[in-house]
Amino acid sequence: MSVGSLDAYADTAQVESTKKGDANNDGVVNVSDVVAAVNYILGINSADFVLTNADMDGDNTISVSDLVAMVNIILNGEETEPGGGDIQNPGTKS
Ligand SMILES: [Ca+2]
Ligand SMILES: [Ca+2]
Repeated sequence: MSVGSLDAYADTAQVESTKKGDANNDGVVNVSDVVAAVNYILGINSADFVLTNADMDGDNTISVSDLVAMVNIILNGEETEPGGGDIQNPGTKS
């Protein structure tokens, strides 16, 4: 889907492609990421799944605590975007 983030891996000083909670690596943290993490726990692997993004507590495994942390981001908007904080609203597309 998204292209052009591979270069970030070369520079370990700044890994811009890492977004905590974005388990399916589509740039946003939403229910799809929780589903992706649940699938991973169930053994259903997706090509888009990014373990480092889904591993919220950094213990290198995906567990319920990671799901909880992910849900918290979705509900509380821990990583809010500057100037808005709009959760993708399908009804207000410009
Ligand atoms: Ca995502
Ligand atoms: Ca974890």
